Amino acid sequence: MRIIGLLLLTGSLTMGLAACGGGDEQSTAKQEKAVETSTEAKAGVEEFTITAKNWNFSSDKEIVVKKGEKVKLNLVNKEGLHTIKNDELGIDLTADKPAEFMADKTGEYVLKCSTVCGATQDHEGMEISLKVVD
Ligand SMILES: [Cu+2]
Repeated sequence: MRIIGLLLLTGSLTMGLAACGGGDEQSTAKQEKAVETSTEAKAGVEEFTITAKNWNFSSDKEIVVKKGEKVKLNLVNKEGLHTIKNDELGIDLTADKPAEFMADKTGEYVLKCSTVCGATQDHEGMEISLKVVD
């Protein structure tokens, strides 16, 4: 049994070396770095869900993000048909299509309804604030 175990161990070591091109340390380091980077990028996405009703928006949490963060916004229409647009942030959000953008400038942004969804005063009152902080 011990001999078989040793043979298996030797076999997997050889295969392991062959798999990474004869144990090239540089390529191994590169691979590790790539994994690290993708994990960071994923962890940096802040996601919010905005709920729309006639005639207001609310969010599952206050929309405050850190500068440099990637943001994902989802829209759920509970009542009526609403969309959100903000040219400054490059947001074009519909219930079918989440919006993703990079929060690269601090400030307070107003996200407004971009579908005429009722009388002027009702439609124009539909907004929600998004803050980008340092
Ligand atoms: Cu609306």
